Amino acid sequence: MLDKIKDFAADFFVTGDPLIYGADVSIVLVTIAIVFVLTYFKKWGWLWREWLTTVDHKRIGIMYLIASLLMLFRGGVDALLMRTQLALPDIPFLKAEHYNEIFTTHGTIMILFMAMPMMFALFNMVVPLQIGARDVAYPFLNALSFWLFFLGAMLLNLSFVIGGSPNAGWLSYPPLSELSGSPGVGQNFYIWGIQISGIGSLATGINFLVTILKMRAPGMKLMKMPLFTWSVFSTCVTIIFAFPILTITLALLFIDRYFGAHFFTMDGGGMPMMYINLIWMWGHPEVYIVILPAFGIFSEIVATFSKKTIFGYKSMVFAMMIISILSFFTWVHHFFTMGSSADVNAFFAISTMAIAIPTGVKVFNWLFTMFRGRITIKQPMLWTLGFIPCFLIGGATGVMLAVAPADFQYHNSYFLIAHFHQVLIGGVVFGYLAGMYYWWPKLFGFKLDEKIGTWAFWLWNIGFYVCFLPQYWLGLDGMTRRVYTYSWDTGWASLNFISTIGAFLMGAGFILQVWQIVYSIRKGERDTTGDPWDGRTLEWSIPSPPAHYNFAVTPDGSHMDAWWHVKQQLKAGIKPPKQELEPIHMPKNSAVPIVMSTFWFIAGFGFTFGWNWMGISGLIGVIVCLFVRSFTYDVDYYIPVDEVKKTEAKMGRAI
Ligand code: HEM
Ligand SMILES: [Cu+2]
Repeated sequence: MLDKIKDFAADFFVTGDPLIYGADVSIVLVTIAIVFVLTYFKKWGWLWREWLTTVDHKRIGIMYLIASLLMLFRGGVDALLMRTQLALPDIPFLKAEHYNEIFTTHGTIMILFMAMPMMFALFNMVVPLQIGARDVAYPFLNALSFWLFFLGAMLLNLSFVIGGSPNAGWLSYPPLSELSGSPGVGQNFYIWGIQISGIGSLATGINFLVTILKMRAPGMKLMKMPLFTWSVFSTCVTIIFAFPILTITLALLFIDRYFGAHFFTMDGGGMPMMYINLIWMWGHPEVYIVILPAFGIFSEIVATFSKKTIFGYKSMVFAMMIISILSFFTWVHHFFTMGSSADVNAFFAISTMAIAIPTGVKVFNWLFTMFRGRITIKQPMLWTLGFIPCFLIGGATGVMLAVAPADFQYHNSYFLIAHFHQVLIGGVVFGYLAGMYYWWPKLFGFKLDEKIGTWAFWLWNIGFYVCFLPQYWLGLDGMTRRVYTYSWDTGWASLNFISTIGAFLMGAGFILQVWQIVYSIRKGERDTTGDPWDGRTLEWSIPSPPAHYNFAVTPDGSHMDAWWHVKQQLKAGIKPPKQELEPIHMPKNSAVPIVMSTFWFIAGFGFTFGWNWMGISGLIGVIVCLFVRSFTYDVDYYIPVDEVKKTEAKMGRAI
């Protein structure tokens, strides 16, 4: 009996590596510390009522932000481990198998559990405020999306200490990801973690599309919407068409693994290439899903900090919509080398290059907006200015990769690694950080410290080039991706060493940002006006942080840059008409999203280990939650006028 338990434990817990024991200990310590603090300060009730069961889009946004910063830390540690291993030839730091696991979790976490939630954080923090709404269209579904994402992410992260991590790459190509190639449970963690959070992402896409279509302030025609809202719109359209493909693909892979089917195996009539096509039919739109909101963020920031309306508003809107459509017609560029005909490759080469046109239009519009503007350089603008050259180089190397015959040289080399990090870090990460700095005062009521932030920016920016520029040369020199070590006679040592220094500079930048947040919570400049950057759009018309109902009276959205328009009118002595307060209709908190997502987690964990009893119990729990919610009628309430008056007066806004 004891031996049996021992055997089980040896399989169940990941053992044998000091790094992992270290992680075990720190996970246990952090958990104990959190439980202790919450109990000591009697904060459990508060946590449950105010956060875990909230349906308020602003709080959900903050929870997404915290989760994504944690995941940036985890993904970043993975990156530094890999760069340490590659700093010099023949370093015995990570074993081959461990290296495979780390690049797999790094890629998966960075895209799905860092970039996606940071994007959703900004959707939630900004969109309702920007369109003059009191919440999203489906607040309950919004909370459910968050918890599905969060517990899906936790499921994947658990594989680090329980059962073992996936190691077949961030897109898990078969046959490696099939049972024959990956017999362990790591691959199941990958499938279920992504599947559960993916359902949440799809729901968020639907939710924000409906929000933008149905909840805009009176007068705000589609072509009067702020550009960030437009970018969210184009992203949501892309999510709605792309994510179902991911869901089906992973489900088929799971059926192969669990029930011995042959969708993607060579024997039994299956076809691995089928998987590779499907996963990139989602995967390529996915990279545009994460970059489009960054375009929207830059557009808002450039206009605000140049004190001008954005140049070429209509062309910006069209560019984003064209990009979201074109993004569905380029997926084959990820496997030009895998034997399609020349015609097929030519089609996908041209469609890929075509995307450079709308993207170029956007860059020119940003430049023209800045031209002769009264530019001030604060943190959001700093990251925007860092982004433009970085993204241009990333775009140019992307077009190089799109030349199908030349790609036979670049494919799967460090040239590719450098290219996609250039657009993912220089575009997505810089963009979301710019957005975080820009909207932080709105959500928290204070600015993040400018001085520490400037240091962090330069560490990131310089670190980026030091890390990734050498990799273009390494790639041309023949270094392929996903190698865990190399020998001295390759001649790659010095460039790799430089690259690793750059990675650590970025790590230092991240640590400074954590310090910046901690420092600013106490000492950051307070925002008493609600409009710290002299903004243009509606979110800057209300106090920071906003009341939970956002707007005491529904704002007028009929002018482009609606809040700027009001400010101009006020300057000219024209006051907006006084509006009567009315009771405000709000949604009630609910425990169902977190409970239902926990059942999903239980189901995912059960199926990961092949414990049907647990998997099926989890699914039954999910169904019970659906019923409970369906028969709950007490889901909303009205805030009386008196209470709105009191809250507004407290915030210094007498009505
Ligand atoms: C903070 C700086 C970062 C560094 C130093 C870094 C470093 C690395 C390294 C060393 C690899 C493995 C290369 C190989 O052996 O093939 C890698 C792969 C990857 N990285 Fe990063 N990375 C960083 C940030 C990011 C970000 C922000 C994203 C996405 C938003 C990202 C997405 C990926 C993906 C998708 C892969 C491919 C994984 C695979 O081959 O399956 N990385 N990165
Ligand atoms: Cu692509």
